[in-house]
Amino acid sequence: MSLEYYNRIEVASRDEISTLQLKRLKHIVRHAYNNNNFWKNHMANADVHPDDIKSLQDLSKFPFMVKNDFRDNYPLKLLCVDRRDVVRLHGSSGTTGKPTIVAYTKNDIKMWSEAVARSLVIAGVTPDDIVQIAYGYGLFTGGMGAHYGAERLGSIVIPISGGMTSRQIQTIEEIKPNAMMVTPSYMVNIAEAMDKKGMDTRKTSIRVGIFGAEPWTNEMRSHIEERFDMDAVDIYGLSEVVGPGVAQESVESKDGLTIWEDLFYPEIIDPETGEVLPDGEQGELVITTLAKEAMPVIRYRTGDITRIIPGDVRSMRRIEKITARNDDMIILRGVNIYPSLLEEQIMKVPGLSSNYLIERYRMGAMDQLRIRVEPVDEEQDSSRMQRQLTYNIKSTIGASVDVIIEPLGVLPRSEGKAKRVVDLRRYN
Ligand code: DLL
Repeated sequence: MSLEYYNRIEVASRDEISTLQLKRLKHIVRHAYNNNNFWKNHMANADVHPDDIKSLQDLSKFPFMVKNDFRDNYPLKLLCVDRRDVVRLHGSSGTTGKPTIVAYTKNDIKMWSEAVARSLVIAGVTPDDIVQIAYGYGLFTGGMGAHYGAERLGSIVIPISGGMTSRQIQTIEEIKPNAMMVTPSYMVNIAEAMDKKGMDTRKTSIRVGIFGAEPWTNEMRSHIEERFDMDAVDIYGLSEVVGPGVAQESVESKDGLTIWEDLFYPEIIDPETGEVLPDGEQGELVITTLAKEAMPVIRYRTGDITRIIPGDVRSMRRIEKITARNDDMIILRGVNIYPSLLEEQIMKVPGLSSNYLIERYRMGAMDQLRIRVEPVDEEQDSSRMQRQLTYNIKSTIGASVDVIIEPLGVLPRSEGKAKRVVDLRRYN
Protein backbone atom coordinates (compact mmCIF):
# COMPACT_ATOMS: atom_id res chain seq x y z
CA MET A 1 0.00 0.00 0.00
CA SER A 2 2.35 2.69 -1.15
CA LEU A 3 -0.18 5.41 -1.94
CA GLU A 4 -0.79 8.01 0.67
CA TYR A 5 -4.41 8.22 1.81
CA TYR A 6 -6.69 11.22 2.06
CA ASN A 7 -8.76 10.09 5.06
CA ARG A 8 -7.75 7.53 7.70
CA ILE A 9 -10.99 5.56 7.28
CA GLU A 10 -9.80 4.40 3.85
CA VAL A 11 -7.18 2.21 5.52
CA ALA A 12 -9.09 1.34 8.72
CA SER A 13 -9.83 -2.26 9.70
CA ARG A 14 -12.85 -3.95 8.16
CA ASP A 15 -14.47 -4.01 11.61
CA GLU A 16 -14.12 -0.31 12.00
CA ILE A 17 -15.54 0.27 8.53
CA SER A 18 -18.59 -1.94 9.12
CA THR A 19 -19.25 -0.39 12.53
CA LEU A 20 -19.28 3.05 10.93
CA GLN A 21 -21.45 1.79 8.05
CA LEU A 22 -24.07 0.41 10.43
CA LYS A 23 -24.15 3.56 12.51
CA ARG A 24 -24.59 5.69 9.40
CA LEU A 25 -27.13 3.34 7.84
CA LYS A 26 -29.39 3.49 10.90
CA HIS A 27 -29.15 7.25 10.85
CA ILE A 28 -29.82 7.71 7.13
CA VAL A 29 -32.82 5.37 7.04
CA ARG A 30 -34.37 7.19 9.97
CA HIS A 31 -33.54 10.58 8.45
CA ALA A 32 -35.31 9.66 5.20
CA TYR A 33 -38.32 8.16 7.00
CA ASN A 34 -38.78 11.09 9.37
CA ASN A 35 -38.35 13.86 6.86
CA ASN A 36 -40.00 12.80 3.64
CA ASN A 37 -43.36 11.34 2.69
CA PHE A 38 -42.12 9.38 -0.29
CA TRP A 39 -39.74 7.50 2.01
CA LYS A 40 -42.28 7.03 4.79
CA ASN A 41 -44.78 5.51 2.35
CA HIS A 42 -42.13 3.57 0.47
CA MET A 43 -41.04 1.84 3.67
CA ALA A 44 -44.56 1.44 5.03
CA ASN A 45 -45.70 -0.19 1.75
CA ALA A 46 -42.91 -2.73 2.09
CA ASP A 47 -43.78 -3.27 5.73
CA VAL A 48 -40.42 -2.14 7.03
CA HIS A 49 -39.42 0.53 9.54
CA PRO A 50 -36.11 2.22 10.47
CA ASP A 51 -36.12 0.18 13.72
CA ASP A 52 -35.68 -2.97 11.60
CA ILE A 53 -32.06 -2.09 10.83
CA LYS A 54 -30.09 -3.98 13.45
CA SER A 55 -27.31 -5.21 11.19
CA LEU A 56 -26.04 -4.33 7.71
CA GLN A 57 -27.76 -7.45 6.36
CA ASP A 58 -31.15 -6.09 7.46
CA LEU A 59 -30.94 -3.59 4.64
CA SER A 60 -31.90 -6.39 2.24
CA LYS A 61 -35.47 -6.30 3.68
CA PHE A 62 -35.91 -2.76 2.40
CA PRO A 63 -37.46 -1.95 -0.98
CA PHE A 64 -35.42 -0.81 -3.97
CA MET A 65 -35.51 2.66 -5.39
CA VAL A 66 -35.38 3.23 -9.17
CA LYS A 67 -34.79 6.12 -11.54
CA ASN A 68 -38.52 6.55 -12.04
CA ASP A 69 -38.88 7.44 -8.37
CA PHE A 70 -36.80 10.52 -9.18
CA ARG A 71 -38.94 11.31 -12.22
CA ASP A 72 -42.18 10.81 -10.30
CA ASN A 73 -40.99 13.10 -7.54
CA TYR A 74 -39.58 15.76 -9.84
CA PRO A 75 -38.22 18.23 -9.00
CA LEU A 76 -37.81 18.39 -5.24
CA LYS A 77 -40.26 15.96 -3.66
CA LEU A 78 -37.45 13.70 -2.47
CA LEU A 79 -35.93 16.43 -0.37
CA CYS A 80 -35.25 15.35 3.23
CA VAL A 81 -34.04 18.73 4.50
CA ASP A 82 -35.41 22.25 4.65
CA ARG A 83 -35.15 24.02 1.28
CA ARG A 84 -33.04 26.72 2.92
CA ASP A 85 -30.32 24.14 3.53
CA VAL A 86 -30.01 23.27 -0.16
CA VAL A 87 -27.08 24.96 -1.87
CA ARG A 88 -26.99 23.31 -5.30
CA LEU A 89 -28.99 21.33 -7.84
CA HIS A 90 -27.74 19.04 -10.57
CA GLY A 91 -29.63 16.79 -12.90
CA SER A 92 -29.71 14.69 -15.96
CA SER A 93 -31.08 15.94 -19.23
CA GLY A 94 -33.30 12.87 -19.46
CA THR A 95 -33.18 11.24 -22.87
CA THR A 96 -36.54 9.63 -22.19
CA GLY A 97 -39.12 12.08 -20.96
CA LYS A 98 -38.74 13.95 -17.71
CA PRO A 99 -35.34 14.97 -16.43
CA THR A 100 -34.19 14.14 -12.91
CA ILE A 101 -32.99 16.63 -10.34
CA VAL A 102 -30.72 16.00 -7.38
CA ALA A 103 -30.10 18.42 -4.51
CA TYR A 104 -27.13 18.98 -2.24
CA THR A 105 -26.59 20.64 1.15
CA LYS A 106 -23.27 22.25 2.06
CA ASN A 107 -22.29 19.02 3.83
CA ASP A 108 -23.25 16.97 0.78
CA ILE A 109 -20.94 19.05 -1.41
CA LYS A 110 -18.18 18.64 1.17
CA MET A 111 -18.68 14.86 1.30
CA TRP A 112 -18.76 14.58 -2.51
CA SER A 113 -15.63 16.74 -2.86
CA GLU A 114 -13.86 14.46 -0.44
CA ALA A 115 -14.92 11.39 -2.40
CA VAL A 116 -13.43 12.92 -5.55
CA ALA A 117 -10.28 14.08 -3.71
CA ARG A 118 -9.75 10.53 -2.41
CA SER A 119 -10.31 9.26 -5.94
CA LEU A 120 -7.67 11.61 -7.30
CA VAL A 121 -5.18 10.47 -4.67
CA ILE A 122 -5.42 6.82 -5.71
CA ALA A 123 -5.34 7.92 -9.35
CA GLY A 124 -1.90 9.31 -8.55
CA VAL A 125 -2.80 13.02 -8.64
CA THR A 126 -1.12 15.30 -6.07
CA PRO A 127 -1.66 18.86 -4.80
CA ASP A 128 1.29 19.88 -6.97
CA ASP A 129 -0.48 18.88 -10.17
CA ILE A 130 -2.40 20.88 -12.72
CA VAL A 131 -5.71 19.21 -13.58
CA GLN A 132 -7.57 19.99 -16.81
CA ILE A 133 -11.27 19.25 -16.37
CA ALA A 134 -12.94 18.57 -19.71
CA TYR A 135 -16.10 16.98 -18.34
CA GLY A 136 -19.05 19.25 -19.09
CA TYR A 137 -19.89 21.88 -16.48
CA GLY A 138 -23.55 22.58 -15.85
CA LEU A 139 -26.43 20.41 -14.74
CA PHE A 140 -24.28 17.36 -15.51
CA THR A 141 -22.34 16.38 -12.39
CA GLY A 142 -19.06 15.62 -14.20
CA GLY A 143 -17.47 19.08 -14.43
CA MET A 144 -18.41 20.60 -11.08
CA GLY A 145 -17.93 17.30 -9.22
CA ALA A 146 -14.42 16.83 -10.56
CA HIS A 147 -13.69 20.52 -10.00
CA TYR A 148 -14.60 20.62 -6.31
CA GLY A 149 -12.67 17.40 -5.66
CA ALA A 150 -9.50 18.58 -7.39
CA GLU A 151 -9.69 21.92 -5.59
CA ARG A 152 -10.24 20.14 -2.31
CA LEU A 153 -7.07 18.15 -2.94
CA GLY A 154 -5.28 21.42 -3.59
CA SER A 155 -4.34 20.91 -7.21
CA ILE A 156 -4.51 23.73 -9.74
CA VAL A 157 -7.77 23.34 -11.63
CA ILE A 158 -8.38 24.36 -15.22
CA PRO A 159 -12.20 24.42 -15.52
CA ILE A 160 -12.27 24.24 -19.31
CA SER A 161 -15.44 22.08 -19.53
CA GLY A 162 -16.25 19.89 -22.56
CA GLY A 163 -15.95 20.95 -26.19
CA MET A 164 -13.82 23.65 -27.87
CA THR A 165 -11.31 21.03 -28.95
CA SER A 166 -8.71 23.45 -30.30
CA ARG A 167 -8.79 25.36 -26.99
CA GLN A 168 -8.32 22.03 -25.14
CA ILE A 169 -5.25 21.36 -27.24
CA GLN A 170 -3.86 24.86 -26.82
CA THR A 171 -4.30 24.52 -23.05
CA ILE A 172 -2.56 21.14 -23.03
CA GLU A 173 0.29 22.66 -25.04
CA GLU A 174 0.70 25.89 -23.13
CA ILE A 175 -0.47 25.34 -19.54
CA LYS A 176 0.87 21.79 -19.45
CA PRO A 177 -1.59 19.92 -17.21
CA ASN A 178 -0.41 16.76 -15.46
CA ALA A 179 -3.84 15.18 -15.29
CA MET A 180 -6.89 15.24 -17.51
CA MET A 181 -10.44 14.49 -16.37
CA VAL A 182 -12.63 13.75 -19.38
CA THR A 183 -14.73 11.05 -21.01
CA PRO A 184 -12.54 8.47 -22.76
CA SER A 185 -14.37 9.03 -26.06
CA TYR A 186 -13.62 12.76 -25.96
CA MET A 187 -9.97 12.04 -25.17
CA VAL A 188 -9.77 9.98 -28.37
CA ASN A 189 -11.36 12.85 -30.25
CA ILE A 190 -8.72 15.22 -28.82
CA ALA A 191 -5.96 12.81 -29.89
CA GLU A 192 -7.29 12.77 -33.41
CA ALA A 193 -7.42 16.57 -33.56
CA MET A 194 -3.81 16.72 -32.31
CA ASP A 195 -2.74 14.27 -35.01
CA LYS A 196 -4.37 16.49 -37.61
CA LYS A 197 -2.35 19.45 -36.37
CA GLY A 198 0.78 17.33 -36.70
CA MET A 199 1.37 17.30 -32.93
CA ASP A 200 2.95 14.39 -31.07
CA THR A 201 0.33 13.12 -28.57
CA ARG A 202 3.01 11.11 -26.77
CA LYS A 203 4.93 14.26 -25.86
CA THR A 204 2.30 16.09 -23.76
CA SER A 205 2.73 16.88 -20.06
CA ILE A 206 -0.27 14.67 -19.16
CA ARG A 207 0.74 11.85 -16.85
CA VAL A 208 -2.68 10.43 -16.00
CA GLY A 209 -6.20 10.53 -17.40
CA ILE A 210 -9.21 9.99 -15.11
CA PHE A 211 -11.87 8.68 -17.41
CA GLY A 212 -15.50 7.85 -16.78
CA ALA A 213 -19.16 8.79 -17.29
CA GLU A 214 -19.46 6.11 -19.98
CA PRO A 215 -18.44 2.46 -20.35
CA TRP A 216 -14.98 1.87 -21.80
CA THR A 217 -13.03 -1.33 -22.19
CA ASN A 218 -9.51 -2.36 -21.21
CA GLU A 219 -8.75 -2.42 -24.95
CA MET A 220 -9.69 1.26 -25.08
CA ARG A 221 -7.44 1.85 -22.06
CA SER A 222 -4.42 0.33 -23.83
CA HIS A 223 -5.20 2.35 -26.92
CA ILE A 224 -5.33 5.67 -25.02
CA GLU A 225 -2.30 4.86 -22.87
CA GLU A 226 -0.27 4.03 -25.93
CA ARG A 227 -1.41 7.06 -27.82
CA PHE A 228 -0.64 9.55 -25.04
CA ASP A 229 2.10 7.67 -23.22
CA MET A 230 0.20 8.05 -19.94
CA ASP A 231 -1.80 6.10 -17.36
CA ALA A 232 -5.55 5.83 -17.90
CA VAL A 233 -7.73 5.07 -14.87
CA ASP A 234 -11.44 4.63 -14.36
CA ILE A 235 -13.75 6.84 -12.28
CA TYR A 236 -17.36 5.82 -11.64
CA GLY A 237 -20.39 7.64 -10.36
CA LEU A 238 -23.95 8.64 -11.09
CA SER A 239 -25.98 11.75 -10.47
CA GLU A 240 -28.71 10.10 -8.37
CA VAL A 241 -26.06 9.01 -5.87
CA VAL A 242 -23.81 12.07 -6.02
CA GLY A 243 -21.89 12.30 -9.33
CA PRO A 244 -18.33 11.19 -10.15
CA GLY A 245 -16.21 9.78 -7.32
CA VAL A 246 -18.38 6.94 -5.99
CA ALA A 247 -15.59 4.54 -6.94
CA GLN A 248 -12.13 4.95 -8.42
CA GLU A 249 -9.47 2.74 -9.89
CA SER A 250 -5.95 3.09 -8.51
CA VAL A 251 -3.10 3.88 -10.84
CA GLU A 252 -1.11 1.11 -9.16
CA SER A 253 -3.39 -1.80 -9.93
CA LYS A 254 -5.74 -0.55 -12.71
CA ASP A 255 -7.90 -3.48 -11.77
CA GLY A 256 -11.30 -2.65 -10.32
CA LEU A 257 -12.49 0.52 -8.61
CA THR A 258 -12.26 1.14 -4.87
CA ILE A 259 -15.74 2.06 -3.66
CA TRP A 260 -15.79 4.64 -0.86
CA GLU A 261 -17.71 2.34 1.40
CA ASP A 262 -18.04 4.68 4.37
CA LEU A 263 -20.08 6.97 2.10
CA PHE A 264 -21.76 4.58 -0.37
CA TYR A 265 -22.90 1.14 0.71
CA PRO A 266 -22.81 -1.31 -2.22
CA GLU A 267 -24.89 -4.43 -2.79
CA ILE A 268 -25.00 -6.68 -5.84
CA ILE A 269 -28.37 -8.15 -6.71
CA ASP A 270 -29.74 -10.60 -9.20
CA PRO A 271 -31.52 -8.19 -11.59
CA GLU A 272 -34.35 -10.68 -12.16
CA THR A 273 -35.16 -11.75 -8.61
CA GLY A 274 -33.76 -8.84 -6.58
CA GLU A 275 -31.94 -11.30 -4.34
CA VAL A 276 -28.63 -10.09 -2.82
CA LEU A 277 -25.65 -11.97 -4.25
CA PRO A 278 -22.45 -12.77 -2.38
CA ASP A 279 -19.23 -10.87 -3.11
CA GLY A 280 -17.58 -12.11 -6.28
CA GLU A 281 -20.83 -12.79 -8.13
CA GLN A 282 -21.89 -10.67 -11.04
CA GLY A 283 -25.14 -8.73 -10.92
CA GLU A 284 -26.63 -5.25 -10.71
CA LEU A 285 -25.03 -2.68 -8.43
CA VAL A 286 -27.35 -1.20 -5.81
CA ILE A 287 -26.17 1.76 -3.74
CA THR A 288 -27.26 3.27 -0.44
CA THR A 289 -25.81 6.68 0.42
CA LEU A 290 -24.52 6.66 3.99
CA ALA A 291 -23.77 10.34 4.39
CA LYS A 292 -26.05 12.35 2.13
CA GLU A 293 -28.50 14.77 3.71
CA ALA A 294 -30.55 16.52 1.03
CA MET A 295 -31.58 13.54 -1.09
CA PRO A 296 -30.33 10.28 0.36
CA VAL A 297 -30.92 7.13 -1.65
CA ILE A 298 -31.65 3.79 -0.06
CA ARG A 299 -31.06 0.73 -2.24
CA TYR A 300 -30.91 2.65 -5.51
CA ARG A 301 -30.76 0.34 -8.53
CA THR A 302 -28.00 1.73 -10.73
CA GLY A 303 -28.64 -0.57 -13.70
CA ASP A 304 -24.86 -1.10 -13.89
CA ILE A 305 -23.54 -4.65 -14.05
CA THR A 306 -20.47 -5.54 -12.00
CA ARG A 307 -19.25 -7.63 -9.06
CA ILE A 308 -17.72 -6.77 -5.68
CA ILE A 309 -14.10 -7.82 -5.20
CA PRO A 310 -11.78 -7.43 -2.19
CA GLY A 311 -9.82 -4.23 -1.59
CA ASP A 312 -6.23 -3.82 -2.70
CA VAL A 313 -4.69 -0.37 -2.20
CA ARG A 314 -7.34 0.41 0.46
CA SER A 315 -9.29 -1.63 3.03
CA MET A 316 -12.46 -0.78 1.15
CA ARG A 317 -13.79 -3.25 -1.38
CA ARG A 318 -13.69 -2.70 -5.10
CA ILE A 319 -16.16 -3.08 -7.94
CA GLU A 320 -15.05 -4.60 -11.20
CA LYS A 321 -14.82 -2.24 -14.19
CA ILE A 322 -18.36 -1.60 -15.44
CA THR A 323 -18.70 -2.45 -19.09
CA ALA A 324 -22.41 -3.11 -19.25
CA ARG A 325 -25.76 -1.80 -18.13
CA ASN A 326 -28.91 -3.79 -17.60
CA ASP A 327 -30.70 -1.85 -20.27
CA ASP A 328 -28.08 -1.76 -23.01
CA MET A 329 -28.02 -5.44 -23.73
CA ILE A 330 -28.98 -6.20 -27.32
CA ILE A 331 -30.62 -9.53 -27.94
CA LEU A 332 -29.96 -10.53 -31.52
CA ARG A 333 -31.71 -13.73 -32.54
CA GLY A 334 -31.25 -15.14 -29.06
CA VAL A 335 -27.64 -14.03 -28.58
CA ASN A 336 -27.00 -11.50 -25.81
CA ILE A 337 -24.65 -8.77 -26.91
CA TYR A 338 -23.28 -5.89 -24.88
CA PRO A 339 -21.85 -2.95 -26.86
CA SER A 340 -18.60 -3.25 -24.87
CA LEU A 341 -18.05 -6.77 -26.22
CA LEU A 342 -18.20 -5.33 -29.71
CA GLU A 343 -15.83 -2.52 -28.76
CA GLU A 344 -13.38 -5.12 -27.47
CA GLN A 345 -13.42 -6.92 -30.83
CA ILE A 346 -13.12 -3.70 -32.85
CA MET A 347 -10.05 -2.61 -30.90
CA LYS A 348 -8.40 -5.96 -31.53
CA VAL A 349 -8.41 -5.59 -35.30
CA PRO A 350 -5.21 -3.86 -36.46
CA GLY A 351 -5.98 -0.74 -38.46
CA LEU A 352 -9.43 -0.03 -36.96
CA SER A 353 -9.97 3.09 -34.86
CA SER A 354 -12.20 3.53 -31.82
CA ASN A 355 -14.65 5.64 -33.82
CA TYR A 356 -17.55 3.29 -34.18
CA LEU A 357 -21.32 3.27 -34.14
CA ILE A 358 -23.63 0.31 -33.61
CA GLU A 359 -26.93 0.51 -35.48
CA ARG A 360 -29.92 -1.68 -34.80
CA TYR A 361 -32.32 -2.00 -37.69
CA ARG A 362 -34.95 -4.40 -39.00
CA MET A 363 -35.09 -6.36 -42.19
CA GLY A 364 -38.44 -8.06 -42.67
CA ALA A 365 -39.30 -9.49 -39.28
CA MET A 366 -35.67 -9.87 -38.23
CA ASP A 367 -33.63 -7.56 -36.04
CA GLN A 368 -30.20 -6.85 -37.46
CA LEU A 369 -27.06 -5.23 -36.17
CA ARG A 370 -24.67 -3.13 -38.17
CA ILE A 371 -21.30 -1.87 -37.00
CA ARG A 372 -19.94 1.18 -38.76
CA VAL A 373 -16.31 1.81 -37.96
CA GLU A 374 -13.55 4.02 -39.27
CA PRO A 375 -9.97 2.96 -39.94
CA VAL A 376 -7.06 4.77 -38.27
CA ASP A 377 -5.92 6.14 -41.63
CA GLU A 378 -6.49 5.78 -45.36
CA GLU A 379 -3.62 3.32 -45.81
CA GLN A 380 -5.57 0.39 -44.36
CA ASP A 381 -7.01 -2.53 -46.30
CA SER A 382 -10.78 -2.19 -45.77
CA SER A 383 -11.79 -5.62 -47.00
CA ARG A 384 -9.26 -7.35 -44.71
CA MET A 385 -10.54 -5.43 -41.68
CA GLN A 386 -14.15 -6.02 -42.66
CA ARG A 387 -13.61 -9.79 -42.95
CA GLN A 388 -11.57 -9.99 -39.78
CA LEU A 389 -14.06 -8.10 -37.59
CA THR A 390 -17.06 -10.02 -38.95
CA TYR A 391 -15.26 -13.31 -38.36
CA ASN A 392 -14.05 -12.38 -34.85
CA ILE A 393 -17.53 -11.32 -33.73
CA LYS A 394 -19.07 -14.48 -35.12
CA SER A 395 -16.48 -16.71 -33.47
CA THR A 396 -16.34 -15.01 -30.03
CA ILE A 397 -19.89 -13.70 -29.52
CA GLY A 398 -21.68 -16.06 -31.86
CA ALA A 399 -23.62 -13.40 -33.72
CA SER A 400 -23.69 -12.45 -37.39
CA VAL A 401 -23.47 -8.71 -37.76
CA ASP A 402 -22.87 -6.44 -40.75
CA VAL A 403 -19.60 -4.58 -40.69
CA ILE A 404 -19.09 -1.43 -42.71
CA ILE A 405 -15.67 0.18 -42.87
CA GLU A 406 -16.43 3.86 -43.33
CA PRO A 407 -14.23 6.55 -44.84
CA LEU A 408 -12.32 8.65 -42.31
CA GLY A 409 -14.32 11.36 -40.56
CA VAL A 410 -17.92 10.36 -41.36
CA LEU A 411 -18.98 9.16 -37.92
CA PRO A 412 -19.96 11.64 -35.20
CA ARG A 413 -17.22 12.60 -32.71
CA SER A 414 -17.94 12.78 -28.99
CA GLU A 415 -17.38 15.84 -26.82
CA GLY A 416 -18.87 14.18 -23.75
CA LYS A 417 -20.72 10.90 -23.29
CA ALA A 418 -20.47 9.04 -26.58
CA LYS A 419 -23.64 7.65 -28.12
CA ARG A 420 -22.52 4.23 -29.33
CA VAL A 421 -25.82 2.54 -30.12
CA VAL A 422 -28.50 3.92 -32.43
CA ASP A 423 -31.86 2.21 -32.76
CA LEU A 424 -33.21 2.63 -36.29
CA ARG A 425 -35.86 -0.08 -35.99
CA ARG A 426 -38.84 2.27 -35.89
CA TYR A 427 -37.78 3.70 -39.26
CA ASN A 428 -37.72 0.33 -41.06
O1 DLL B 1 -21.87 10.15 -15.59
C1 DLL B 1 -21.23 10.90 -13.38
C2 DLL B 1 -19.79 10.85 -13.80
C3 DLL B 1 -19.19 11.97 -14.34
C4 DLL B 1 -19.03 9.71 -13.59
C5 DLL B 1 -17.87 11.95 -14.69
C6 DLL B 1 -17.69 9.68 -13.93
C7 DLL B 1 -17.12 10.80 -14.49
P1 DLL B 1 -24.79 10.24 -14.92
O2 DLL B 1 -24.84 11.19 -16.05
O3 DLL B 1 -25.91 10.22 -13.95
O4 DLL B 1 -23.51 10.52 -14.04
O5 DLL B 1 -24.58 8.79 -15.53
C8 DLL B 1 -24.39 7.70 -14.69
O6 DLL B 1 -23.08 6.56 -16.39
O7 DLL B 1 -25.02 4.66 -14.07
C9 DLL B 1 -23.16 4.34 -15.63
O8 DLL B 1 -24.08 3.63 -16.43
C10 DLL B 1 -22.40 5.32 -16.49
N1 DLL B 1 -21.03 5.47 -15.98
C11 DLL B 1 -20.53 6.46 -15.21
N2 DLL B 1 -19.21 6.25 -14.97
C12 DLL B 1 -18.90 5.09 -15.60
C13 DLL B 1 -17.72 4.30 -15.72
C14 DLL B 1 -22.20 10.49 -14.47
N3 DLL B 1 -16.57 4.69 -15.18
C15 DLL B 1 -24.21 6.43 -15.50
N4 DLL B 1 -17.79 3.15 -16.43
C16 DLL B 1 -23.87 5.23 -14.64
C17 DLL B 1 -18.95 2.73 -16.99
C18 DLL B 1 -20.06 4.60 -16.23
N5 DLL B 1 -20.08 3.43 -16.91
